Amino acid sequence: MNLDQAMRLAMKEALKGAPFVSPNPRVGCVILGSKGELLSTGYHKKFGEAHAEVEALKSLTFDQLKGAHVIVTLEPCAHEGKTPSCAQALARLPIKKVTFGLVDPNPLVAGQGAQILRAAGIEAEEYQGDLKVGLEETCEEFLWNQRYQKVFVALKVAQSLDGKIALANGESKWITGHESRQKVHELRAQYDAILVGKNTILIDNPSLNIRQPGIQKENKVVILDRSGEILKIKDQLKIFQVHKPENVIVSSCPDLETVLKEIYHLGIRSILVEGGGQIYSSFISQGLVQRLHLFTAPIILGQGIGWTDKINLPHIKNKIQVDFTDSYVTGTLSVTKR
Ligand code: AOF
Ligand code: ZN
Repeated sequence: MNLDQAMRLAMKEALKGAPFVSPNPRVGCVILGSKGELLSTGYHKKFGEAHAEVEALKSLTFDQLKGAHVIVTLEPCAHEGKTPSCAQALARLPIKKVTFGLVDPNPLVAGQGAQILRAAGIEAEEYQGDLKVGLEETCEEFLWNQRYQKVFVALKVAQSLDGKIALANGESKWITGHESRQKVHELRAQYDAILVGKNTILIDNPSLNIRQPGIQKENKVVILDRSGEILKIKDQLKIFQVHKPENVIVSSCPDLETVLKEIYHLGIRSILVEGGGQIYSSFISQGLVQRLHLFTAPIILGQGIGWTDKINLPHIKNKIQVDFTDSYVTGTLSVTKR
């Protein structure tokens, strides 16, 4: 197995931890034997529990590790935190080399993990290949939090082909199919909280919980409601029946950046914004969005509510550029005539 294959596998491992590691990063690890053969894999499963390297090491003997190559998506930690230092643990083993995907920006680590390894006579190298962008994405919320001490904001939009999220009368249920609805539940689990505007609650009366077999997780919901309407009709709203009171945060603050600061202080490090149109538009026009999860159904809704309706750009030069790191497909579609 070559380095890129091993790193890709380590990234895949890292993602398995997605619902449970926050505010820690998703980290995956692959160990190759002295002949390049795959010995083991591991990932950080849950906040406060063993790190990826320790998971990958636990099935291996000292002898198997002679001349081994450890490939890990993030620099092994230098510090003793909730768990012992991975760099120190690796330094005691007869491994030859560690390749790590990214330097850990955590000031307790930041290059010191690599130093510990080198001091023990182990080669420690930062990966410089084609998977660098993918590696950043693997733990993008963590990197954002560490670099800026800010909440990572992702938008989840389910739209029609013509960019609508609802009809003019507000009707919107089931724009997308079964598969994308399932994906939405996985996404919800990946973020610390879901954020919606009060109109979404009043019109759709959603539960906004995680209904995905295999993911047992109580999520948090942040509702933006300047008027205080929501709390007056609490008894009629599913959201208050499905979630524990402490997991539903209703904010009447009109300023999004202030809301984000407040929830950061409550320990929320990432959010998935789920609507509606006004909220999406505000987050985007204020430049507060780091990732867009866009689900497009092969339907045309015509007049209705778009998710960008409230964005008002004075000139084409003010257009909002979006980077597609995944492949984005455009093409021709056959439209059934009835
Ligand atoms: C690694 N491997 O799998 C993870 C790392 O409190 P602790 O002990 O869990 O440490 C958390 C910090 O360790 C976290 O902020 C990040 O810098 C690093 N996470 N490091 O070598 C892992 N999850
Ligand atoms: Zn560690």
